[in-house]
Amino acid sequence: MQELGRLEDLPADYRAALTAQNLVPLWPSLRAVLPPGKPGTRTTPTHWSYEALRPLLLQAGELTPIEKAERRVLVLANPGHGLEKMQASACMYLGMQLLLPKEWAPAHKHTPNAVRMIVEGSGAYTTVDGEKCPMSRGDLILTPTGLWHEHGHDGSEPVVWLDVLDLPLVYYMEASYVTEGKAQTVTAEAAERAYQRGGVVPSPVFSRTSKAYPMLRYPWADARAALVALAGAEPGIEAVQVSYVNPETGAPCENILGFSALMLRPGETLRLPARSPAMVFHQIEGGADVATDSHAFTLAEADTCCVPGFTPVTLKNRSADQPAFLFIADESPLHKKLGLYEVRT
Ligand code: 1HN
Repeated sequence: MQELGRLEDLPADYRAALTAQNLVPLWPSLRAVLPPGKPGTRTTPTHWSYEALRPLLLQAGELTPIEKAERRVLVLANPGHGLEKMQASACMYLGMQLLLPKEWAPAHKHTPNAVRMIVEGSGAYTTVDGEKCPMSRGDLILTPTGLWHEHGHDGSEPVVWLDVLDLPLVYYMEASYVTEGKAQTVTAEAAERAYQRGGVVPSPVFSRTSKAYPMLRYPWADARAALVALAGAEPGIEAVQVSYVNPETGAPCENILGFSALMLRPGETLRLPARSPAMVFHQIEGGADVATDSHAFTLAEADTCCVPGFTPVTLKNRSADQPAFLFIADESPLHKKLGLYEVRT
C-alpha cells in the first residue's frame, strides 16, 4: 500500500493557512481512518471482577446517598477508550448499579436504550412504562428509548444489577438527553406472563399488539429452562444459545444492541468466529475461560468482560460436570441495520 504524505511534509505557512480556514488535508490521516483489511479499535479486551468491584460499590452506598447520585453506578470503563469516556466498546456502556433497601431512584426517560441484568439481591423492582418488574438474579429487564423508568426496593439486602446501554453511540450522535418525571402509576405487574410460551401470543379480539416493546421482563428461570431444553433437544447443535427477541416480531428486543444467553455444556469449548460487532460476556452461573488471540480471562460468577469486534473468541466451561451460563450483549442489531455486519470464518 502506497505510503502517503505526512503533515510535516507540508510547509508551516501552508498548514497555518489551512487551519485559519478550518481546513484539513485528508492524506496524512487517510490510513488512520481507513486502515487496510480491518478497522482500528480502541476497545481493549477488558475483564471486571465482581469480587473486586463489589466492595467498592457497597462503599459507594455509604459515601453517596441515593439523592446525591440519582443512579448509584460504577461504570465499567474500557481503558482503551480512556476511562473518562465511560465506554466498554464503541457503542456499549456498562455499569454496576447499587440500590439499597428503601431507596428509590426517581422516574425519568431518555433517548439511549438500556437493559438491566440482575446480579444479586432480591426485593427491588423497576417500573417501566407503568409495568412493575421484580428483579431477581439473571432476569433481563428492558428500558427502551423513551419509556419512563424508576427503581424501588422493598427488600432487606443490597440489590446490584448490570446496566447495558447504547449511550456511547447515542451520545456521539448528539442525540442523548433525559426527561425527569414524577412517580409512575403501576398499571401492570408480571406482564411478561402474557408471553409465557414460544409460538403463542396474546390476540385480544383477534388483533395483535402494536406495542413496540410488548415484553419488558425476561425472567432468568425461563431463559435458563429454554437453554436446558435446547441442549436436550438438539445435542448436536453448535452453540446452545437463545436470543432475547420481541415476541411479536422475532426481531431483536431493542433496536441497537442485541442480547442473548448461552449455555456452555459441561467441559464444552466453543469457538466464536471473528464478527464485526464488539461483545460483552457476563457470567450468570458457573465459570468460563474467555480467550482472544491477545488476552485470556477467567470469568467467575458475576464477572463481566468485553471483547472488540473482528476478534475470534474461545469460550471454555471451567467445569467438566456442570453447565455454565453466560449473558451476552453485542452491537449486532446496529451493524446489521447499517449493512456493516461481517462474520469472518
Ligand atoms: C440510567 O438511566 C440508568 O435508569 C442507569 O438506572 C445508568 C447510565 C447513563 C445514562 C442513563 C437507570 C445510566 C442511565
